Parts: sequence; structure tokens; C-alpha cells
Amino acid sequence: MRKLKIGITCYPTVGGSGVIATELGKLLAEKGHEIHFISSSMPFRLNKLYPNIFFHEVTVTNYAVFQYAPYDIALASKMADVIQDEALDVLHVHYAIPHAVCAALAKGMSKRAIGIVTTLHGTDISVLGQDSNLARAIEYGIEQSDIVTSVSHALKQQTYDLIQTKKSIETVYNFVDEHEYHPIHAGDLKQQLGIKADERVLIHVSNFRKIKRVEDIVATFCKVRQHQAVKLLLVGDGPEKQRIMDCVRLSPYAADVLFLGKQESLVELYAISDVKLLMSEKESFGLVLLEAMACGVPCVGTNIGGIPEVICDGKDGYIVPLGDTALAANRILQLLQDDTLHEAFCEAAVRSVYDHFHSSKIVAEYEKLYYDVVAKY
Ligand code: GMT
Repeated sequence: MRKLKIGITCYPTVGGSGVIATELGKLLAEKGHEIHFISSSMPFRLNKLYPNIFFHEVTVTNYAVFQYAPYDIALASKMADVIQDEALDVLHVHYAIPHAVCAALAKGMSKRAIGIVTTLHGTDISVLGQDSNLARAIEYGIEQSDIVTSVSHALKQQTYDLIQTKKSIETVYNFVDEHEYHPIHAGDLKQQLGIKADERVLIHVSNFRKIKRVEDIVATFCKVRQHQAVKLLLVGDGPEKQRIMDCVRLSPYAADVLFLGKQESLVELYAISDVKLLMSEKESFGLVLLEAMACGVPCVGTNIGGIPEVICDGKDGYIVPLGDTALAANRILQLLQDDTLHEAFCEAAVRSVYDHFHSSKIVAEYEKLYYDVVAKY
């Protein structure tokens, strides 16, 4: 099969959709495809020189007449330039707004026939799809794409529920870079963080937005803490963090909650963690679950969106109803108080990532879609 020239657009800053887009680009480049990232800044995981990967920066003119700088138009225009100048075969955009709409515009602007693949990641549908100012634009972006994928079956169904489209949508699950995310020895990190050797560790990683319900994580932790010596690691930063810190300060277990802020090396933190928690009210997939599982950490998550497609309830983690912190605490205690059960869940978590979400499997699924779309033009 001939190697392809693939354009990729994503949000370049921290976030699951940008991570997937960048890791996908890296793996496709390793397979010999030529990858062109088109974005407002260098995706944060492209931190060194990669053969076969090129970056095209979108710059926006802030002319005095503009009340708002027209980023979307500049992006579409840059996409059209790259499609033509680099003779792209396919343009893969991650996150519907504005990327799918810009891709449609770019396709119209460029003088070269090109296939558009759009991947829906979650909040572009579950939050923005409910915004009447944007719903029609999302529908347009989806309809104009040649191929649309979603990161879970749940998100696909939600798209049909919220957006007026009959477009066929394929589920292509997320993946992790197995070279980075795998079980490692813990070293003395526990000691460095002031955690006693016999204390157990719960971990939550998020961008501290309201939909992550971090207060439920804290409530679950407090219920576990009543029965077991345990620490809670809260990793990440975002709008809810201050409120959560204020609420933790009032708790009798405040000293057992560690706010670690944004962290680069999650693998080391997973190496000292016993259970990961994700209690979101909206979550299309939960890439952070997959990262933890790949490191051998069983997860407890809510029965929301794609979470039950990632955690296999009772095998490699537990699923609880949204807001049911008592059941979540119960499940965690079950795992922490039975070493044999915990060990079996840790192994099953690693195996599940390998069997169902391996990067080679997922990259091959995207490659097949690219060749399908190229064959159309
Ligand atoms: O979860 C976030 O707030 C970030 C967001 C993003 O756009 O980066 O994540 C979404 O895409 C990830 C990658 O596909 C998914 O793993 C997350 O579940 C999804 N977030 C939501 O649906 C809330």
C-alpha cells in the first residue's frame, strides 16, 4: 500500500483529544506516512524532532476592525494551503468545533480533492451539541466529513440523540502509548510524598472541571478513610480546584489529601497508586482510565458515557451509579482489603488495555479508514 500524506488538526494544549491526535500522528509517521500537523501551536507532545512529521502554525491577524480575531477562518485558510502545497491525501480533524467546520471550508477553498475524517471526542457533542448557537455548525461539520468516528459507542449514540444527522459514525476507541504507560517499580516516591509504606493510595487525575465531580472523589475517599489508612492524590488543575481545596480543608482527613497540581510523569504516580477514581457526570471515554489501567491500576468509575466500555465491572475495576459515593467506597475497600482480588484486577487491567485498546490495533483501524476515503477520490 502506498504511504499517505495526512493532515492532522487538534487542540495542541493539554487534553485528551490533543493527546490522541498527537500520539496517532507519531505512530503513523513511524509507519512511514507523512504527517502534517496544522494547529495554533506545536502540540505539546511533539517535543522533539520526529522524522516524517511537519508542523504548520496557524497565525491570526488581529486587525483593528475585528472585534474577535477570526481564528477559524485563518485555520481553514491554512488547511487549504497545506492541502494544496503538500498534496495531502486526507485531513483528519479532532473535535468537531471548529475543526470539522474549518475542514469543510478548507475543502471548498482548496483546488485539490481531499477526504475529511472527523473524530468526535466528547464535549464537542455532550456539551457543545446542547448549545443552540453551535448545534447546526456541528451538524454541518459532521455531514460534510467523509468519515466520522467517535471514541466510544456511548458518544456515537449521544451524537444521534443530540444532533440531527443520519451520517454513519464508526467507533474507534482511544489508545495509550505502551512504551510510556506500563507498570514500573515504585522507587521511593511514596516516601518522598510523606506516605507511609503500609498506607494505601487512591488517585484522581483531571482538569478539575465541574463535570468531573471531584467533590464525589473526596466524599468517596473520606468514606474509605474511615476504615483504612489511605491517602488521596489529586492530580491536575482547573476551575474547580480552589473550591475543592476549600472543602477538603474542612474535612477531618485534610492531611491525607495531596494536591499535586499538573504532573508530567503520571507513570510514577500510578506505580504507587492502588485504585484510580473517575466519578464524572459526562465522559465520552476516559483516557485517564486507560492510562492507569495500562500501568496496572484498577479503576472505579461512574456508569456514564464511555466509562463502562473501558472498565469491565467486576473484572478489572468497578462501575457505580453517578453520585453513589457509598458504593464506590465499598468497592474500593473490597479491593484494598483483599490482596488476591486486587492483584487479579491489576493484571486484568493491563491485559484489557493490551487486548482491546492496543495502539497497533487502533492505528490500523484509522489507517483502514484513510485508505477507504482516499479510494473515494
Ligand atoms: O475530559 C476533558 O475535559 C478533555 C476532553 C478533550 O477534549 O480533550 O476529553 C474528551 O476527549 C478524551 C479523548 O478522546 C476522552 O478520553 C474524554 O473522556 C473526553 N472528555 C469528556 O467527554 C468529558
